[in-house]
Parts: sequence; structure tokens; C-alpha cells
Amino acid sequence: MTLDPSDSIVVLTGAGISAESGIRTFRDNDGLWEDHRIEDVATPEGFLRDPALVQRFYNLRRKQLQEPGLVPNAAHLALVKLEQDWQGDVLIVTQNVDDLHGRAGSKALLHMHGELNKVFCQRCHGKWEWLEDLSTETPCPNCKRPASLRPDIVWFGEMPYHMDRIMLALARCKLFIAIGTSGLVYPAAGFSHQAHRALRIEINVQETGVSSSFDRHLIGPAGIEVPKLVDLVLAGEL
Ligand code: BV8
Repeated sequence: MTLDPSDSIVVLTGAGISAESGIRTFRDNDGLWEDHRIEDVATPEGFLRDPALVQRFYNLRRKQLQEPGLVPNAAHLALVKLEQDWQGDVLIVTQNVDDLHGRAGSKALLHMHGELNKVFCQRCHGKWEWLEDLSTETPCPNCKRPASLRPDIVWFGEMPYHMDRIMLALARCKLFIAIGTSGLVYPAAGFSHQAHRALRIEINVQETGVSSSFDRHLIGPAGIEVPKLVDLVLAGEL
């Protein structure tokens, strides 16, 4: 297949692209955290049931992002090179809530599941960059109400962000690359079906539940396979 340099590309990333930077994936630990299923902690019901537990879950993960050794890896950097050197549009859609794509330099980047470094107020809907711990008592900087701030994370049962823009990009792209995602969480798991005009490539260390909806599979760590694929795309040798 030959891509025209003006063709658009959509890249979907999951926790696997951040694994080599030191961030645990969801299924590494069978989706468990402190003996809680993540699906139970990362939900509005979980937050209502035990806000302190959920705040602790996100405080720990937000603090981990500030660890000195936790930096973007070769896969994040290769996607920046693709965006800079490819003539057509390149859109990164990430399920990840870490800040590694942004720190690597990706510009056309959508965090469909929100971001660890943002919070919003459930009452006045103000949204802020937030690097500190959040407690159940932290007052909203705008409306001053206590106990109204929550992590700006899309929980299970909540509508992911930017879906209209993502659907449009999937419908028109000619190359769709899914990197480091188990294909278990919807609607992201269905994106390969939406990219019906595209060559679909999956990069993962193993087959996934959605591998059958891809045209090619590059089995290996993202830090190795993504730079190789980006070089092929840029050289017109896909
Ligand atoms: C919605 C924020 C509707 C939280 C997350 C039954 C069937 C179908 C769907 C559903 C269903 N029951 C419920 C649903 C819907 C639900 C869902 O899909 N549930 C699943 C569990 C079945 N989805 C939702 O609720 C979504 N919303 O549907 O809304 C709606 C409609 C109208 C109105 C209102 C609502 C919202 C889902 C978003 C949930 N939030 N994140 C947080 O991060 O704390 S999802 C969470 O899982 C993370 O974002 C994570 O990114 C995401 C997906 O996981 P992966 O990224 O794929 O990570 P995982 O660990 O699973 O896999 C890692 C992969 O990397 C593995 O394959 C591994 O092999 C690979 N890997 C490892 N190392 C490497 C590597 N690959 C390459 N290199 C390496 N080095």
C-alpha cells in the first residue's frame, strides 16, 4: 500500500506506550489497585461511595508523573517526529491520562479519557491544571465550595472527550495505528472499525482481542516498533 504524503494519519495509544517509561499498565496487575478493581475505583459511583479512596488513587498516579526518571520514551518521540515530518495531518488520540505525549512535544493530541494533571469543579465546572494532591476538602479556586473538585478523568460510564473530532478523523484517515492498547475498553476499542478507509496497523507485545480488525501486526515493545514504523512511513516504504 502506498500512502500519499497528503494523507491523514490517526494514532491511538494506550497504557502500553507508557510502560517503557515506567508507568504500569492497567492489565499488568489484572486491573487491580489496593485490592480494588479499577472499574470500581474509576467510576462516578466509586467516587460517591468513597471519595477519599478515589482521590488517593489519583493523587498517587499524579505524583508518579513528577518522578525525575519518568520521561517520554522512544515511542513518544517517534510520534512527534511523524507529526513534524509528515506532510498530511497526524492526530494522536490517547486513552492515557499521563502527560508523556505532551512532554514529548506532540501538538495534535487528544486525551479522550482526560488528564491526571487537570481537575474540574462539579459545581461551577471550572477546570484547572493541578499538580498537587487533591483532598475531599480542597475548595474550588473559583466558587470556593469545598469537596467539589474531582480529577479531570473520564471514568467508566462517562462519555469520553472529543468524540466528534475523533470520529471525523477516523473516517477520513488513510493510516490508523493502535499502539499499546488491549482493545478492552470502548469506544476506543471500536476505532479500528471506524477507520474503514485506512490501512490498520497494531503495535503490541502480544495479540489482543481486537487484532483481527487490523491489517498488520508489529509484535514487540513500542520503544522499538514505533520508531521503525515511523521511519518506514516517512520513507514512503510502508
Ligand atoms: C462509555 C480513565 C458511554 C481512568 C479509563 C460492555 C461491553 C462494551 C463496553 C462496555 C461494557 N460495559 C461497560 C462498557 C463501557 C465501558 C467499557 O468499555 N468497559 C470495559 C471494561 C468493558 N466504557 C466506558 O464506560 C467508556 N464510556 O462507554 O460511555 C456513554 C454513552 C452515553 C453517555 C454517557 C456514557 C469510558 C471508558 C473510559 C474509562 N476510563 N481511563 C483512569 O485512567 O484511571 S479507561 C482505562 O483503560 C485507561 O484509560 C486505559 O488507557 C484504558 C484502556 O486500557 P489500555 O490503555 O488498553 O491498557 P491495558 O493495560 O488494558 O493494555 C495495555 C496494552 O499494552 C496490553 O495489550 C499490553 O499487551 C500492551 N503493552 C504492554 N507493554 C507494552 C505494550 N505494548 C507495546 N509496548 C509495550 N512495552
